[in-house]
Amino acid sequence: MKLYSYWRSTAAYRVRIALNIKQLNYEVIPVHLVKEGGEQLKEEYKSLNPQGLVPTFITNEGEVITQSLAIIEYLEEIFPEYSLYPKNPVTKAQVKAMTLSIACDIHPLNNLRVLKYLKAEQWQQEQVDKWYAHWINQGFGAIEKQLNKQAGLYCFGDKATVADIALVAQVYNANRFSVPLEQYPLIKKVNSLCLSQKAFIDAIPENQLDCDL
Ligand SMILES: N[C@@H](CCC(=O)N[C@@H](CS)C(=O)NCC(=O)O)C(=O)O
Repeated sequence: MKLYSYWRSTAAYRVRIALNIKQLNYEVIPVHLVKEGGEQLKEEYKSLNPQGLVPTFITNEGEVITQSLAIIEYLEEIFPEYSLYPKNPVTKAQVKAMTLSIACDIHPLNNLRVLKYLKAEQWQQEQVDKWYAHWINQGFGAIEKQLNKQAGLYCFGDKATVADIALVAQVYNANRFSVPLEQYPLIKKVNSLCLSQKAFIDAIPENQLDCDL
């Protein structure tokens, strides 16, 4: 299995955590999102992923899957051990809802291509930072309320699910853009717990081979 990944990509980070929780071996093929205007936009990469986004996943059979959550669902079906979803259908739907609130309602608004677009439209860095923090606060405010309603250690219960995966990757991103998270103690608690575990630690951007800090 191969993962086209960039060390700082939030979406690729999600897939790395899922692969690690499931204890699967995979080869990383780095795609540099910044160098030379972005390798993701080169025709060679776009022949695999026409959206020009990472991650892209290649199965053992050579099939191509794009979109981090579609990749994670594929992994869950093919490798059901160390499941990333609860069995209860209602809780499972709630896990997916929280995951989508991050992956569809926060992340796309703050993605690299969006921030690049705002800068190209002459937004000042201060305005871009305000935009970024606004969408994090909207999304995290709702998640904090949801976490307040349940007593488990993770987002849902006492086992990490795909909601925790999405949350950890988004918290990394928020920290990277210096968004204060003091008003989200439950999010911070879940994040710290996850980041004490090997599967999550091994997926941290700074622990990737292509990290060029
Ligand atoms: N919904 C997609 C989002 C993928 C995505 O936005 N990837 C970002 C990195 S986190 C990217 O490749 N950005 C490149 C760009 O904006 O040019 C997924 O979950 O896979």
